[in-house]
Amino acid sequence: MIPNIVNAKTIQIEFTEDDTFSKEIAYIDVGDTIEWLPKNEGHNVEFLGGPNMSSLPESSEVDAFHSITFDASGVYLYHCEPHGNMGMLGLVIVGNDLHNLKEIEKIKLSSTAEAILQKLIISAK
Ligand SMILES: [Cu+2]
Repeated sequence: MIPNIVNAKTIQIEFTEDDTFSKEIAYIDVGDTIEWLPKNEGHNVEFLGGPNMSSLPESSEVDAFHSITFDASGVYLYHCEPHGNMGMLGLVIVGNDLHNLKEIEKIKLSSTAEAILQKLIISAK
């Protein structure tokens, strides 16, 4: 599928004061951009999985603005490095494509994060 640049959208996700991402599952199309806004201190974005495991999107510094344009469809998992073990994680589903969901489910996480990921995956299916 060729991304339609004219219709590309930008979605914004905030770091909340509850140590979560304001949108835990973001559904976007190929070519869309997500911006993470450091509204609360002490958080970042680190990718753990995606359709191309050897070339994941860039991670961000703590408290930094971050912007990623997603050019490959599939499921992406990211977390906040300081709070990942507490379950501060998010999914990005690009192009409604769940082909790599099994690989995402195999990523090693803390038991708390694992439980939250499972909850997100159930609501994503
Ligand atoms: Cu955090």
